[in-house]
Amino acid sequence: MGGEWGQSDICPESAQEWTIQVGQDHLDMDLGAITKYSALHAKPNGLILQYGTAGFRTKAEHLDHVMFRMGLLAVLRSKQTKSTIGVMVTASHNPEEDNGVKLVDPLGEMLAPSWEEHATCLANAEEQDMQRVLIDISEKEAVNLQQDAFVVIGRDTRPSSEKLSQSVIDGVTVVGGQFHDYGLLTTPQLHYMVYCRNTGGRYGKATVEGYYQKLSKAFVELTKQASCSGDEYRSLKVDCANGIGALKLREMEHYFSQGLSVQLFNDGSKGKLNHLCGADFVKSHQKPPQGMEIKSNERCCSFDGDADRIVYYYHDADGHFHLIDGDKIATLISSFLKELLVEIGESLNIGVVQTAYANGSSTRYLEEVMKVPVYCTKTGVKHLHHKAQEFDIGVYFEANGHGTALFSTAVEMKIKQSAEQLEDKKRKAAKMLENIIDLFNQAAGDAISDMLVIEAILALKGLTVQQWDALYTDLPNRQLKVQVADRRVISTTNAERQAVTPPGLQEAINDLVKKYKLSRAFVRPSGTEDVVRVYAEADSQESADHLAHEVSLAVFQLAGGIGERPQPGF
Ligand code: 16G
Ligand code: MG
Repeated sequence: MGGEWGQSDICPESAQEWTIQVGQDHLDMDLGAITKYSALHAKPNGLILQYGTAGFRTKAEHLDHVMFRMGLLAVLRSKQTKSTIGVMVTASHNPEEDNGVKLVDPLGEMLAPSWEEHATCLANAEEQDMQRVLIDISEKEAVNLQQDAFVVIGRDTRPSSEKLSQSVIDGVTVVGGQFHDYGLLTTPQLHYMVYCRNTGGRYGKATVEGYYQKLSKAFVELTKQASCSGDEYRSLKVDCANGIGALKLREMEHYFSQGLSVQLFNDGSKGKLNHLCGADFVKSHQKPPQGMEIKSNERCCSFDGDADRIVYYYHDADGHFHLIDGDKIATLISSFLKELLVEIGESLNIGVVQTAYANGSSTRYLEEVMKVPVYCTKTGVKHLHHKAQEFDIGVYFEANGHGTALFSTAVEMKIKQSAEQLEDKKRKAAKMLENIIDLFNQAAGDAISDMLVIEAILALKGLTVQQWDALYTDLPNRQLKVQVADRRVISTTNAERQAVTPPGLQEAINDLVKKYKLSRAFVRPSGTEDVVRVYAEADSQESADHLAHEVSLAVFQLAGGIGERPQPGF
């Protein structure tokens, strides 16, 4: 865990230069105070962490210094961007003992890549080098230290989160930053707050109440337009992973209760966070969470521990479990948006963004049936988000349930006008689109917002969960992990769909894939665990399992496998 890549080689080491610069340019930072406070949040000697796909993540007891330093870094980033910056304390779907932190950039997006590197350098600097690294970052990024700084902080429900967020606050204050501590928040709520604050309130009010009101108003407006109001469409079982999603959904439910009744499970009153429940558990084990009674054909969903991921599922009449993952969510959403655009008579450019993990059937359905262009990016929300920004309307989802839809400012304005001006049917569709735009959290994928979007679409279209599931049939697939000595020996291209190194690996995969029908396979080094991930799909589960196993063996042989050779069977 924690993306520990070993020695960090991106931090400059020219200590002498720094001594000179400290004297000249950096009297605005009270270096003495930083050193003094830093000692109270001392870094364990030799610990190296990496700001990975979703920030820093590791055992909570190793993170105090990281939190303090991310407080410092958030202030520098705020000064540089002249904007509010967010700091979220969470380790999402990781076990309760872990924790993590990530910074949120001005428009609610993930931290810019060059600052991820700064974060890594700062977190890994030994005590005596901390000042130098801080000054280095300020220099490189031309930070005006006179500038005011404002940082907003949120945290999940982990036992360690409160203390760790206090360490962030210590970091913020020691370099003179102002802050607002929101306390308990879902990750997407913190993204929303940052976005609101940096857009002068145009996106919404930067309070929890503002968030509830904005989303609920849009949702209630939408569901009012649904013709079928049978109970079956309006109740939903929600597994909250024993996390923050339960608290926030409970606070919010009375705002939207006329449109939907939710029944909460794994609400944190008994079970452990993410243990045998939550979106990650359900998706990776392909089975329902513990602690939830499911009757046949009942619509259910699971959030992950910080409520930025969602998957749906149900049991059919024969008791078989059916998972509806991010791919099918993207399909439902993009089909609905496209239909509305056709009704309004607007030809806007709409695109769907996926990763290599998207099931081949979903891509085929979107391209061939829906005629929506599909793009593939590397794994990790920031890559999908970035790509989705290129379209008038960009819908992005990872198969694991992270995702949202983005609407360009021009589209938002156009739709608002249409909702005022157009006649009857077209106007109704424009009004719907206007509300759907408000219902999406455009700062980040958001389990609560996505859930309400999905519920509204199902109600408006009169779709049952089975009908939604029947849009297409997923190809059987298998994911495996392989232990290797150094996963960096694997490099990939073409949005992680092809291995470039080690030599011979891609050729081996190509040969194996040829043996099966409708097959596809790829390998990539994980960004969150010290393993290589293998994905395979094919026309039958047996074939997918075989292919995944054979690819694992190829990785083991060609990429320096360690420990036991991968065994067949799962
Ligand atoms: C992180 C990413 C997620 C990605 C996953 C892949 C964010 C907020 N989260 O959880 O998008 O799917 O990593 O993990 O970006 P892996 O690299 O270990 O397969
Ligand atoms: Mg999460």
